[in-house]
Amino acid sequence: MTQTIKLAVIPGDGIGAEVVPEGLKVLAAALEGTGLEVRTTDFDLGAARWHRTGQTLTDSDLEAIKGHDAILLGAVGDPSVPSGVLERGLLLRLRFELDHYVNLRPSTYYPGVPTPLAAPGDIDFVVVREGTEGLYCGNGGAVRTGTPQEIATEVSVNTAFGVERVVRYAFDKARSRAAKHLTLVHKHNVLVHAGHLWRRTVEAVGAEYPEVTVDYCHIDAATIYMVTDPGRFDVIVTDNLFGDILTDEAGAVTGGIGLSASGNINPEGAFPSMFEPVHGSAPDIAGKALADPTATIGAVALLLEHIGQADAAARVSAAIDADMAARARASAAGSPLERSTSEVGDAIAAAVR
Ligand code: GGG
Repeated sequence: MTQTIKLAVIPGDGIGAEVVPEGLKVLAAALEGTGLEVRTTDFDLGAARWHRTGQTLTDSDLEAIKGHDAILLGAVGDPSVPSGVLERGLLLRLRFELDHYVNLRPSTYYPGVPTPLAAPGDIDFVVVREGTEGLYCGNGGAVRTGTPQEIATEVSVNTAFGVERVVRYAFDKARSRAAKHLTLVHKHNVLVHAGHLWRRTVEAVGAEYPEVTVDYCHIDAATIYMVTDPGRFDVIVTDNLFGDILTDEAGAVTGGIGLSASGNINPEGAFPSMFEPVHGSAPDIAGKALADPTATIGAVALLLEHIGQADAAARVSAAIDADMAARARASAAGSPLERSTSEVGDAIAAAVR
């Protein structure tokens, strides 16, 4: 009997509309012959909708999205919309309302891919970024706006409950990997209140995971190691802001943010989890078929893994590996592959079948 996966699709803004169809193409290829089929529902959310209606994400959109097994998101943000309207009203609202407290961001270096690193070595780590708290939760405000006396605050929220659950997820992830190593990234020498809560939580939860080794990096040191010695990392656990910045840097050092995938996960399955490329809407290249869909296709691999289709996920990951190797061979031969967004999707979909 055919089993149906109900997938909410939010292409969003800019290159989101170009990369999401490639993700869906590869998803369909990966499910061929598995007895699973995908039923998609498109959600017209983003800048165009906001201009038409003034709405970002309504309660009824949210209820409809909750009726799905998972979400595939492209990108959010457009220069024609005031900064923050879409990012907070759509992307962050989805993460908060659907309790995506784990933002999982793997980083792998594919040999031969151009990188700013002198000696990239073996890079294969995963960042577990807290997704519902920290500086991103909107706790703040402004008074005397526009005057020389303006006061603006953004208060970082770190709850014992929120920190413990994401730290526990990170330890579980570390335990499942070969290196079994966890690095806490924070800034507890300065951010003493939140930092000590994170540190104490890692110590306490870590006592239940004797097989996992643990170390600590201040965020500033972590950004340096990301350039000088990224191979030292296995699993990183960190807060919302530090994780956002560190994973963009990780994308840059491993060959570009066009390769970096992300899963916004509600591990308990109370709400659908959401899979997206780490990159944003890239308005400068939108509509030119220049966007690399690999990050979105990597997000599809994370989605498949999340819904229990480990075999299909592994085939998508292997097809990405093969495509990256083909790129490296072509570059080494002096004729780098020049392909449109859909040509990259076609090549990876063909390799998946
Ligand atoms: N594909 C996701 C996207 O559009 N990201 C843009 C963005 O504003 N990201 C901030 C974040 O991930 O917290």
